[in-house]
Amino acid sequence: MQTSKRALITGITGQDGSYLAELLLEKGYEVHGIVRRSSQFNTSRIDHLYVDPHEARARLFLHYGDLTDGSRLVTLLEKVQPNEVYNLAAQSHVRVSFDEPEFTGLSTGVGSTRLLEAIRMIGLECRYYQASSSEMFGATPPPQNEDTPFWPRSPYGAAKVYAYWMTRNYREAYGMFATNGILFNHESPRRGETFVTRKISMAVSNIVAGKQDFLYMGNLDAVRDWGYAKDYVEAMWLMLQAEEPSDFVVATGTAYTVRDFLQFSFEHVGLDWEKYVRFDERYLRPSEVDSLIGDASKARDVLGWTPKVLTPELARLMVDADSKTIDLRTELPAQL
Ligand code: NAP
Ligand code: F7E
Repeated sequence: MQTSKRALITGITGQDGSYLAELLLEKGYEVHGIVRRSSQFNTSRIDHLYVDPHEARARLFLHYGDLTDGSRLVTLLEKVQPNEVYNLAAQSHVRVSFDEPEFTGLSTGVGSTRLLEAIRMIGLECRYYQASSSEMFGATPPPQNEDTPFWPRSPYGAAKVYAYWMTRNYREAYGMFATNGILFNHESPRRGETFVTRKISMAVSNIVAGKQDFLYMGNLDAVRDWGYAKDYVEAMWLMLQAEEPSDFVVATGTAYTVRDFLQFSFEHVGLDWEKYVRFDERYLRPSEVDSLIGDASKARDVLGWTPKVLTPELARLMVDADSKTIDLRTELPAQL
């Protein structure tokens, strides 16, 4: 399908941003992304999409910016004039949010307000997507859907609850097309290396290659509903094509423990996970989210969205991907 639409993605260098950019480019969008200035390039997940902007065929454009810099968001939105804005930028690591609660609030929480307010200030007519999270449900027992009360258990979860309500408030107060996607955990070979699934898939490939002896982990009893990031960015796009702005849970509806994910991953290469996994309390959280299992009936009924890849297959595809790239990887600092 070809379109002349223009999208702006914050967090384009992250896991979801890279898959969403791919999807929108495939659909014929002109895609603009906000990139944080860093002392080294931080665009490895989107380098394969980049075309020199001097070439006529270029449709992906990158701009320096940061969600903690409100005036920059104003100038950028004014310049780009996007039809759709996807706010994916965040300090997204739950464990890290306990170490950096203030920065997490400033970026993951107030960052969303800066973006919404910039859109309102310049009078931009656009559709807005907020990357909300199942972490907002926290301690409320599963299954969780759009009507489930929030009970966040981390500074990250609390910041996302604030951003969720600001998104709803801009919809209700100013009539903005502002939608929350409440996404449950979603993973891929592009997942950050310190999230549990990727930590496991990398360790399995390292152990097979003789580069690692043991894997140190925290709470293996946590239950999660793990889907595939590539499926989930499709849901983000569908939400902005809907007739009305609303809020949608996106999940597979299945439940596995961290222990199950270990078993799927090690089993795939013929190893017994219990011989390699050791406990380290460093990976426990001051307050844990025990169980997240989503009910995505609304996304199925209204958007026609269903997941294609479920957790066991996801574990296998991540191990396969990490096994292929093992020689290209650098070692992780042990404490992460
Ligand atoms: P991710 O891989 O951690 O990517 C986060 C992105 O945000 C990166 O591009 C990062 O830039 C950028 N960023 C961080 N702080 C920023 C700031 N102050 N200003 C501008 N950009 C900033 O996260 P993800 O897994 O793709 O998730 C995307 C979004 O969905 C996040 O908001 C996350 O909280 C939310 N979410 C994720 C899941 C999940 O399971 N993956 C589930 C629910 C919700 P750098 O590359 O420079 O670090
Ligand atoms: O932990 C347990 C840990 O860090 C999953 C983010 O994308 O999804 C993600 O948040 C579970 C937790 O993801 C280790 O205690 C055990 O119970 O992969 P995670 P998360 O905290 O669920 C939500 C939906 C988001 O929105 C977030 O942005 O695994 N666990 N041992 C461990 N976790 C890590 N990271 N490392 C361990 O060694």
